[in-house]
Amino acid sequence: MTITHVAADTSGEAIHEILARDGAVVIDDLAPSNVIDAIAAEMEGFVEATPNGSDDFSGRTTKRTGALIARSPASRELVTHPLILDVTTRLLHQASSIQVHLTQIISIGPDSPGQSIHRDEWAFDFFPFPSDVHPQCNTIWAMTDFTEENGATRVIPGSQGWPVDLKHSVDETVPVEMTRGSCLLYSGKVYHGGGANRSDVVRTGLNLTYCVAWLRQEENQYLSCPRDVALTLDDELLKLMGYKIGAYALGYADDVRDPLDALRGETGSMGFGVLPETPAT
Ligand SMILES: O=C(O)CCC(=O)C(=O)O
Ligand SMILES: [Fe+2]
Repeated sequence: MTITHVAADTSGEAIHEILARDGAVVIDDLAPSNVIDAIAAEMEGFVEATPNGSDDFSGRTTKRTGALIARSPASRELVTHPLILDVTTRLLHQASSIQVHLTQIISIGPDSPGQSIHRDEWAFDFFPFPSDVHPQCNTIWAMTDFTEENGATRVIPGSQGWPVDLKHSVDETVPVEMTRGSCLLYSGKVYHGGGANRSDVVRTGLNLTYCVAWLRQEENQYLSCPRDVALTLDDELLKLMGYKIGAYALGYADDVRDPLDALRGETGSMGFGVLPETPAT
């Protein structure tokens, strides 16, 4: 099986259909190259200062550099990309709202071995989510071309409904080759892993992931983005970072205060609103 590629003007509905069927899909050339250039320039110093991973899963010759929303203003338009949010909302449709899960540049250095094949939703304590409940939807934006040789992400298309198995091998996967600016969208359920880098250049991907708003975020957005920076961000992005009530009653401040009011030091109580008559299914 291969990974389906679609053009950047494909509808969210059509992309979601492929994502639900295969667990992964590539949107070709979605980010303009000047946006990727700007993110690379804003993040260069942070990436340089990032140490390699300290375990095999993180990658001992791989760097993971986070806090993109605070550090890279140019990344914010990818975090809030309307097509990505459309498809993500469709995949996570059982939840009443979604949020940012993590933001991370993954730089796989030359001679890196492949990462073990895994599911990202295992981060939630290996909770056995039913096969039709998607708690997480992910992107990896190619900041360099992704090739088989330089460590393109490896995916097992169609594996999103498979049983838990920690021993899937790289032979079952296909490399997600894509051009700089293209975006791999994949469910938190699909088996995948970073590829081995057998080239002499660094493979750079921007991992921006989302989860349902009733789960804990992998990257703590309240600590990764200092308050003085958060105060400069627009409401849409802040809400996506978690400055909103998730589900019916999660995440308010003190006297049932809207998180945005609390961030800005404003008074006022929001209350819980009315319970939905029909819970989402
Ligand atoms: O860098 C990649 O291609 C994938 C990394 C990954 O799957 C992870 O760190 O969970
Ligand atoms: Fe992963």
